[in-house]
Amino acid sequence: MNRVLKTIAVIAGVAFAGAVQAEEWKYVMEEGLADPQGMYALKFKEEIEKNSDHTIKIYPVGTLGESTDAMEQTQAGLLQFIDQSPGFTGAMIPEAEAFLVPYVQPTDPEAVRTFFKEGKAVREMFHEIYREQGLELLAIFPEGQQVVTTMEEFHTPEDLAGMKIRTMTSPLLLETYKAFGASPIAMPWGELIGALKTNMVDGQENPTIWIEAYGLDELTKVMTYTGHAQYTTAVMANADFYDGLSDKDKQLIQDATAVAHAYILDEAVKMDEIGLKKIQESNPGYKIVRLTEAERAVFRERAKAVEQAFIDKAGERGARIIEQMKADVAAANQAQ
Ligand code: 6CS
Repeated sequence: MNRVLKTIAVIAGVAFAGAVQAEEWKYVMEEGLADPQGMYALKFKEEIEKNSDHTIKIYPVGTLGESTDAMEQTQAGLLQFIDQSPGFTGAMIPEAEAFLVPYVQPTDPEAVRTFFKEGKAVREMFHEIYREQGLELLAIFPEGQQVVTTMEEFHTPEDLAGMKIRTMTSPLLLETYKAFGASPIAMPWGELIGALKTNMVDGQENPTIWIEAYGLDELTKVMTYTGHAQYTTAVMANADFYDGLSDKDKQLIQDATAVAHAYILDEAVKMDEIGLKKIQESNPGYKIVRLTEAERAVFRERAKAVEQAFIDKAGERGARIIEQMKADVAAANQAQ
């Protein structure tokens, strides 16, 4: 082959290789495009598509079944990316329930940002654990404080007696609401609205931004700030898919993750306020209660048993995570 032909062959080869390498990656999540998980996913997609020939197809809540169905499909390699919250993942990965142990995470939005951005627990301690389930953990981020919506006001565990509170399906959430004095019922997201309408449950917990978006305030009478947790979520890739990528594509994903994570942390600090404002505007008669420090102290005391239940299940590794989280929270609070 003469030099000109060789050059043409090389150029054609590169072009062909470029064409075959462009892939569509499937990304499933538990929320809609306008919700925090959707905001993150859209930013991630934008970065991937801006910086490569790959495309991302996003499957929002409800399109591929419930959270557990989506996880099965991701682990089987049918989907490349998933956003699933520890509130569901905890049934499979006990250590992920560290994010559910009550009264560990900070409440101040800026401290929350620091905890999720710089905390050693979030940044370093979960990667290997998710890997054991065939998942490459990419990012963990908050969506605002968990607040409890109920039909009747409560200030003590005794007030919660007999109240049926829906939780996500991670077992530690059942432990939490039992310790708080209520009668918890775990169920997937798709069943909650119906369960509230038929009085199968009397209440539930979620961040304000989600409560407003899905009208959960309209189905209950009171919203209570207990200060016991941040709604936390995590984005992962199928590990075999990730391992099979070129170094360039791995870097592409890591870079897109860094941009989307920084973006969502900037948005997350505003979410509690935005959610509350919207609820107050659209539902002015809705009762909003903030438990006092003295009232929270009673629930904090009850939370000790939940922390112990977590450690019993997640073992030495779980204990180290909680210890590190507490150190990260102290550092984050001090940094403000
Ligand atoms: O309560 C739930 O099940 C849902 N809550 C939020 C904030 N996101 C998705 C999840 O399915």
